[in-house]
Amino acid sequence: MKVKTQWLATIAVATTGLMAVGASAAGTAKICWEGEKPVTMQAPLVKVPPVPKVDKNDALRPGYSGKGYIEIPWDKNKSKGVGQASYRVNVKTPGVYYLWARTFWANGCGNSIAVAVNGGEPKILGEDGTYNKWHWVGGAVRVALKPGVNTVVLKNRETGICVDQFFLCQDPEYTPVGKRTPTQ
Ligand SMILES: [Ca+2]
Repeated sequence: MKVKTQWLATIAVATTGLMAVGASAAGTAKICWEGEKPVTMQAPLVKVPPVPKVDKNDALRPGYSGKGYIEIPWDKNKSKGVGQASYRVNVKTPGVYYLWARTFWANGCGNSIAVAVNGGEPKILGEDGTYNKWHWVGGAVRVALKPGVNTVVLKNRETGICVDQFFLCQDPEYTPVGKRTPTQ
Protein backbone atom coordinates (compact mmCIF):
# COMPACT_ATOMS: atom_id res chain seq x y z
CA MET A 1 0.00 0.00 0.00
CA LYS A 2 2.81 2.35 0.89
CA VAL A 3 4.63 1.59 -2.37
CA LYS A 4 1.48 2.30 -4.37
CA THR A 5 0.99 5.63 -2.58
CA GLN A 6 4.55 6.69 -3.44
CA TRP A 7 4.02 5.69 -7.07
CA LEU A 8 0.85 7.77 -7.27
CA ALA A 9 2.67 10.68 -5.70
CA THR A 10 5.41 10.40 -8.33
CA ILE A 11 2.84 10.45 -11.13
CA ALA A 12 1.19 13.47 -9.56
CA VAL A 13 4.49 15.37 -9.43
CA ALA A 14 5.36 14.42 -13.03
CA THR A 15 1.93 15.52 -14.28
CA THR A 16 2.17 18.84 -12.45
CA GLY A 17 5.60 19.38 -14.02
CA LEU A 18 4.27 18.77 -17.52
CA MET A 19 1.39 21.15 -16.95
CA ALA A 20 3.83 23.84 -15.81
CA VAL A 21 5.92 23.37 -18.97
CA GLY A 22 2.81 23.64 -21.12
CA ALA A 23 1.70 26.81 -19.39
CA SER A 24 5.06 28.53 -19.89
CA ALA A 25 5.31 27.77 -23.62
CA ALA A 26 4.13 30.41 -26.12
CA GLY A 27 0.39 30.32 -26.63
CA THR A 28 -1.43 30.54 -29.92
CA ALA A 29 -4.08 33.14 -29.09
CA LYS A 30 -4.69 35.71 -31.84
CA ILE A 31 -6.71 38.93 -31.65
CA CYS A 32 -7.58 41.23 -34.55
CA TRP A 33 -9.74 44.32 -34.88
CA GLU A 34 -10.39 47.06 -37.41
CA GLY A 35 -8.58 50.38 -37.19
CA GLU A 36 -11.71 52.26 -38.23
CA LYS A 37 -13.58 51.16 -35.11
CA PRO A 38 -12.16 53.15 -32.19
CA VAL A 39 -14.31 53.83 -29.13
CA THR A 40 -12.99 57.39 -28.98
CA MET A 41 -11.10 59.49 -31.52
CA GLN A 42 -9.96 63.10 -31.75
CA ALA A 43 -8.92 65.27 -34.71
CA PRO A 44 -6.79 65.26 -36.74
CA LEU A 45 -7.45 61.51 -36.77
CA VAL A 46 -10.26 60.59 -39.18
CA LYS A 47 -12.10 57.49 -40.31
CA VAL A 48 -11.81 56.90 -44.07
CA PRO A 49 -13.92 56.84 -46.19
CA PRO A 50 -14.88 59.59 -46.75
CA VAL A 51 -11.46 60.82 -47.80
CA PRO A 52 -10.43 63.93 -45.87
CA LYS A 53 -9.73 67.06 -47.89
CA VAL A 54 -6.53 68.13 -46.27
CA ASP A 55 -4.18 68.30 -49.20
CA LYS A 56 -4.07 67.33 -52.88
CA ASN A 57 -2.44 63.96 -52.14
CA ASP A 58 -5.41 62.67 -50.15
CA ALA A 59 -7.01 59.64 -51.79
CA LEU A 60 -8.74 56.40 -50.90
CA ARG A 61 -6.20 53.63 -50.36
CA PRO A 62 -7.82 50.51 -51.87
CA GLY A 63 -7.17 47.06 -50.47
CA TYR A 64 -8.35 47.79 -46.94
CA SER A 65 -10.43 45.39 -44.87
CA GLY A 66 -13.81 46.05 -43.30
CA LYS A 67 -15.35 49.47 -43.82
CA GLY A 68 -12.16 51.48 -44.14
CA TYR A 69 -9.27 52.55 -41.97
CA ILE A 70 -8.14 55.26 -39.63
CA GLU A 71 -5.90 58.00 -40.99
CA ILE A 72 -3.76 60.81 -39.66
CA PRO A 73 -3.74 62.98 -42.78
CA TRP A 74 -0.42 64.41 -43.91
CA ASP A 75 -0.16 68.02 -42.70
CA LYS A 76 3.62 68.40 -42.70
CA ASN A 77 3.53 67.16 -39.10
CA LYS A 78 1.94 70.41 -37.90
CA SER A 79 -0.44 68.40 -35.71
CA LYS A 80 2.18 65.93 -34.50
CA GLY A 81 1.37 64.80 -30.95
CA VAL A 82 -2.25 66.01 -31.15
CA GLY A 83 -5.22 63.63 -30.96
CA GLN A 84 -5.44 59.90 -30.61
CA ALA A 85 -7.76 56.94 -31.10
CA SER A 86 -8.52 54.44 -28.37
CA TYR A 87 -9.74 50.87 -28.71
CA ARG A 88 -11.20 48.41 -26.22
CA VAL A 89 -9.75 44.96 -26.72
CA ASN A 90 -11.30 41.92 -25.09
CA VAL A 91 -8.76 39.31 -24.04
CA LYS A 92 -9.67 35.74 -23.10
CA THR A 93 -6.09 34.46 -22.71
CA PRO A 94 -3.91 36.87 -20.70
CA GLY A 95 -0.16 37.02 -21.23
CA VAL A 96 2.51 38.47 -23.46
CA TYR A 97 1.49 39.30 -27.03
CA TYR A 98 3.30 40.64 -30.09
CA LEU A 99 1.69 43.75 -31.56
CA TRP A 100 1.23 44.32 -35.30
CA ALA A 101 -0.57 46.91 -37.40
CA ARG A 102 -1.62 46.82 -41.07
CA THR A 103 -0.47 50.21 -42.28
CA PHE A 104 -0.19 52.39 -45.37
CA TRP A 105 2.38 55.16 -45.46
CA ALA A 106 0.77 57.83 -47.63
CA ASN A 107 4.03 59.45 -48.68
CA GLY A 108 7.73 59.17 -48.00
CA CYS A 109 7.55 61.38 -44.92
CA GLY A 110 5.57 59.34 -42.40
CA ASN A 111 6.35 55.70 -41.75
CA SER A 112 5.62 54.95 -38.11
CA ILE A 113 2.92 54.84 -35.47
CA ALA A 114 3.02 54.88 -31.67
CA VAL A 115 0.71 52.62 -29.70
CA ALA A 116 0.19 52.57 -25.93
CA VAL A 117 -1.34 49.55 -24.21
CA ASN A 118 -3.09 49.86 -20.84
CA GLY A 119 -1.55 53.26 -20.15
CA GLY A 120 2.01 52.06 -20.69
CA GLU A 121 4.84 53.79 -22.54
CA PRO A 122 3.95 54.18 -26.25
CA LYS A 123 5.66 51.58 -28.45
CA ILE A 124 6.80 52.43 -31.95
CA LEU A 125 5.89 50.30 -34.95
CA GLY A 126 7.15 50.80 -38.48
CA GLU A 127 10.06 52.99 -39.54
CA ASP A 128 10.36 50.69 -42.54
CA GLY A 129 10.79 51.53 -46.22
CA THR A 130 7.56 50.13 -47.72
CA TYR A 131 5.51 53.03 -49.09
CA ASN A 132 2.20 53.33 -50.94
CA LYS A 133 0.92 49.85 -50.14
CA TRP A 134 -0.82 48.12 -47.28
CA HIS A 135 1.62 46.05 -45.25
CA TRP A 136 2.03 44.71 -41.75
CA VAL A 137 4.51 46.31 -39.38
CA GLY A 138 5.43 45.21 -35.88
CA GLY A 139 6.24 41.84 -34.44
CA ALA A 140 9.09 43.13 -32.31
CA VAL A 141 6.85 44.96 -29.85
CA ARG A 142 5.78 42.90 -26.84
CA VAL A 143 2.85 43.93 -24.66
CA ALA A 144 1.28 42.38 -21.58
CA LEU A 145 -2.47 41.84 -21.76
CA LYS A 146 -4.77 41.14 -18.85
CA PRO A 147 -7.96 39.10 -18.92
CA GLY A 148 -11.02 41.12 -19.92
CA VAL A 149 -10.93 44.63 -21.36
CA ASN A 150 -7.58 46.15 -22.33
CA THR A 151 -7.05 49.64 -23.72
CA VAL A 152 -4.99 50.22 -26.87
CA VAL A 153 -4.33 53.82 -27.93
CA LEU A 154 -3.02 54.94 -31.31
CA LYS A 155 -1.02 58.15 -30.85
CA ASN A 156 -0.25 60.85 -33.40
CA ARG A 157 3.51 60.27 -33.71
CA GLU A 158 3.65 61.57 -37.26
CA THR A 159 1.18 62.41 -39.98
CA GLY A 160 0.53 60.84 -43.38
CA ILE A 161 -0.23 57.39 -41.97
CA CYS A 162 -3.16 54.98 -42.24
CA VAL A 163 -4.01 51.94 -40.10
CA ASP A 164 -6.37 49.30 -41.48
CA GLN A 165 -6.18 46.63 -38.77
CA PHE A 166 -4.46 45.82 -35.51
CA PHE A 167 -3.30 42.34 -34.62
CA LEU A 168 -1.98 40.70 -31.46
CA CYS A 169 -0.58 37.19 -31.25
CA GLN A 170 1.27 35.16 -28.66
CA ASP A 171 3.46 33.28 -31.14
CA PRO A 172 6.72 35.21 -31.75
CA GLU A 173 7.29 33.34 -35.03
CA TYR A 174 3.90 34.24 -36.54
CA THR A 175 3.72 36.89 -39.27
CA PRO A 176 0.32 38.15 -40.46
CA VAL A 177 -0.24 38.35 -44.22
CA GLY A 178 -2.94 40.30 -46.08
CA LYS A 179 -6.33 41.16 -44.63
CA ARG A 180 -7.36 39.23 -41.52
CA THR A 181 -10.79 38.29 -40.25
CA PRO A 182 -11.45 40.42 -37.15
CA THR A 183 -11.97 38.49 -33.92
CA GLN A 184 -13.89 41.35 -32.29
CA1 LIG B 1 -10.07 48.27 -41.80
